[in-house]
Amino acid sequence: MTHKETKQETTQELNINSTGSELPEKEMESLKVTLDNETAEMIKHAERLGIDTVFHRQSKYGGPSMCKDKSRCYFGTMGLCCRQCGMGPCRIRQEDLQKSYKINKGTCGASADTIVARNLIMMVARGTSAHASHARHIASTLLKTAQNKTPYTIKEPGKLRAIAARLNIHEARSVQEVAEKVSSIALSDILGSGESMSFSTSYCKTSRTHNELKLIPRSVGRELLDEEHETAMGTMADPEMFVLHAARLGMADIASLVISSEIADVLFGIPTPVGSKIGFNVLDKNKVNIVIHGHVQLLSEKIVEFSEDRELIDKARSLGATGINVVGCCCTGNEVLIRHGVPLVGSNLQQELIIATGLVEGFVVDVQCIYPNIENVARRFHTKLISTMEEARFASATHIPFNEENADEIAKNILNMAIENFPNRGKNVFVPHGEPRDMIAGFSVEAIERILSNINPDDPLKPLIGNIASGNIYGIVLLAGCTSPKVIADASHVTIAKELLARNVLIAATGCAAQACARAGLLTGDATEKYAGDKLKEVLRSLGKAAGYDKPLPPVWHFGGCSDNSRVILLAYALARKLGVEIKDLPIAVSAAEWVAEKATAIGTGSVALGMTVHLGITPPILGSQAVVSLLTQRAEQLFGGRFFVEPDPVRAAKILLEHIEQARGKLGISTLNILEKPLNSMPELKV
Ligand code: NFS
Ligand code: SF4
Repeated sequence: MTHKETKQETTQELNINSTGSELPEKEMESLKVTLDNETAEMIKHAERLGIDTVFHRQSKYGGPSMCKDKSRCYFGTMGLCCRQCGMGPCRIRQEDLQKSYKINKGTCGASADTIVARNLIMMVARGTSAHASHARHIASTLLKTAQNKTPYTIKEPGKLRAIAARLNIHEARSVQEVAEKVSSIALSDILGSGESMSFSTSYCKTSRTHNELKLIPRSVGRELLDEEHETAMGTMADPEMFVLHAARLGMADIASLVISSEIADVLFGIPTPVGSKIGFNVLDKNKVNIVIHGHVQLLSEKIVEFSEDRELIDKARSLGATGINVVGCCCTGNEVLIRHGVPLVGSNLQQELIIATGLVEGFVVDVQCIYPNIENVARRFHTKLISTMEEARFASATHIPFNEENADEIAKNILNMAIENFPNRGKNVFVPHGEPRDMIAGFSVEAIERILSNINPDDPLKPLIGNIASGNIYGIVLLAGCTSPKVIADASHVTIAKELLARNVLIAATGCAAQACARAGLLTGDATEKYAGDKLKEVLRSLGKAAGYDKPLPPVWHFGGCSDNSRVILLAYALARKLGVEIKDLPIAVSAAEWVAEKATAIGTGSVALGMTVHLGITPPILGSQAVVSLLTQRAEQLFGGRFFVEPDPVRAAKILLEHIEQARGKLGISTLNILEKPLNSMPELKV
């Protein structure tokens, strides 16, 4: 079985778009692995030191191109392997994909449809459990804070009461009582035995179809329990039921995101646009550098707080540093960025390279998206790798267990450890040339309404709706999810953003996708002048004025980490409500062009279940079943109003996203401009 055969099967027989095979072999060789020059420089530096990174390991599988992904297993790629029981593992082929390999059923008789669907739901479930676990940590911190058991405070009692109102908690109570009630409801949504998740039903508008298809999640725990049972050998066999349950898990996932960001706002403040910087050069050669990496921002908040502690700064000075420099990586980085303007040093693909600068005294991780290889990289330097959560332990890391009750002492302890490590910094330090890029981040529904209320105090969303209706904002696309070494890192996000901005589509971004846009300089007012179409430019100029800036608002709005995707979904609901339509009718779409983590599949599935059209730029392992492919890419639209589509080529993906927007506008009866008649730019120059 050659890879070429796989390609033909996947692209022709299942009619999934792919461009890789069109590029001649020679040309593929010279593609670079990342759009970001600083990252490229750091990769070369790591190579000089003999340190392997995610990019090097990916190159062994064929580099940043799916068509060269030669060494990966065909069966795994297609979703056709099963290790569920002791009669297996089984690897099979759907009958009409059979060539030389004739096995088309598992030993138990499971078909390709069953195996692919079962593997898919297990992926969605892992993503959901990651987000729900994050939500549980945040909700339990609010509960303990209400009971005066933690050093945290309730920073936004107004927001707490707004959440309570949404959950129908109306009786007059003290802030503490409301906090206890809200957090208890959140915790019971995650682990309780109720009939439906309150944060799902009160935040996401569900339809008759949702009820008929039993898509309203009970608790996350219950959905996960049933999922584990259903996927056990010899239990569920029906692919459609698996996909419907995956949709229900996806909705539970979105509700978990809502819990995380809504309650984090109560504890840590509502994000509002803030200026900051991104790049390896936010590391400071003269200061004690502490990188906070992961997702659950409870400890990170405290590390940021105590990095300003006089005594600790004096201690750093006494050891030869000029101060303490805390910078963020991945989504815990995004969270402290949007609330405190803490600079970002990188995202998922940069994590090993960050340590390879030799400048990091403390690399503090909580949970999720932490590549195990950072242990090997840290060993090469003085860097102290500090793990903090029970869920994510590393054999060689120093483990300082976090708990909310002692958050202050733990944060100080970690800062002390990093400060004391400063004198151990070696001579082998390296940062790429150039300056970090400026960016503005920190959009939230509340912040947007506040800016808009300077234009229309009585009805803040009206100017936004007006501009969408007139076509000044042709549509909104959310760029979400990770950056991937399976494509040219960052390039898919950035290309899609530029293509769409030029056609007056406003970009919302979260997670590592937002960081990719930031690295490319798209999160500034200057980027609006450079990349936005004329109409969008005018809108962003006037919004910039309304916000009190001397420049336009950036054309890409950074809403935070992946859990803050809920903010964009809530904004979409607010717009839909105002227009009197459903979320599926809006000229809005989602793109996860470089998705990596299972969490992305959970958010994507939840978004589709809520009616959004979702682009995936990396083919998920489902091509082994035509039934599953058609459920996700076609039937889904009839069932929920949203669907997935797969398109690795970012320029073509942008075109399909625009077509979706254009169709939605047509159906809504608002101006369509036939902007697709204008030719789209071709792929950017990607040669080294
Ligand atoms: Ni989202 Fe954030 Fe990044 Fe992907 Fe990981 S850090 S939660 S999963 S890799 S965007
Ligand atoms: Fe094979 Fe069926 Fe066991 Fe899976 S459950 S390993 S398909 S026998």
